[in-house]
Amino acid sequence: MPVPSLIALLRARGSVLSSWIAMPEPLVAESAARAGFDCVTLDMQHGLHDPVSIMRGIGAVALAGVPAIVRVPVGDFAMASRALDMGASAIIAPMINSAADAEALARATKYPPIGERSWGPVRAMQIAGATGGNAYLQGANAETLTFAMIETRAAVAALDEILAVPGIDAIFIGPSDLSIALSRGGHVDPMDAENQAVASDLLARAHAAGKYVGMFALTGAQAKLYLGLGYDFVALGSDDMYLQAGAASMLAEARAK
Ligand code: 3PY
Ligand code: MG
Repeated sequence: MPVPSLIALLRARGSVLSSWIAMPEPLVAESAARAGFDCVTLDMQHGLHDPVSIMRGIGAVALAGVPAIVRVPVGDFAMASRALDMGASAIIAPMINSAADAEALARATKYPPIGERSWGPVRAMQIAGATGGNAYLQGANAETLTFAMIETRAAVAALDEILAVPGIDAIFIGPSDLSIALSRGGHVDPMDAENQAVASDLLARAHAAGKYVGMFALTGAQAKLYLGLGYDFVALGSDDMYLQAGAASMLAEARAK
């Protein structure tokens, strides 16, 4: 069964909720997908994934019928190409701080004429249900999404140039790093008022440029807030948080007097 692409879900639903998986075990990613998330993000930046767990994780998530997204490590544009070849429906690249960073990202994630992605999407074609190489090639640039993470002062200052780079389909705001940057190392506080105001400005400017906007939420309440504010792609919590919260809730029930 072909798996719908992230952009197809965004077009159909308007917005999506993504799970966020750090543990390099495909069963965890599949379990999150089966819990009802619209899509699953596998995190190589702060998560424990390696290329093999990404390859297996994308397959496990596909088994549950939803698209996988991969956040690559900082500056690892070669891995961005590999993750697309493995069947990732979108790439999130952290710390994109300039037009030059965005151009390097787009070169790795888009085929000519936009970029220089090299040919070899064997697994991606299976997951997308592509009928042949040309069919995949014709759709790939539009059907796979490239998110540039905006989470530093430099990125905020360069937003318009980053948005103007062909092949950058979306931005993804990292609210924790952004709060550290804006407070000059004073705190990590995604919900800080100044942080939220800057994020709302980024959201409005990216939407005005016709780009999707992603945001990371630490709680269900934050995710609801972000969906209400118009964010298109909201990542919610992480596998460790799901496990801790589920266990704590069951233990509390079992020990209730
Ligand atoms: C941040 O909040 O900095 C992130 O990178 C979220 O994933
Ligand atoms: Mg970050």
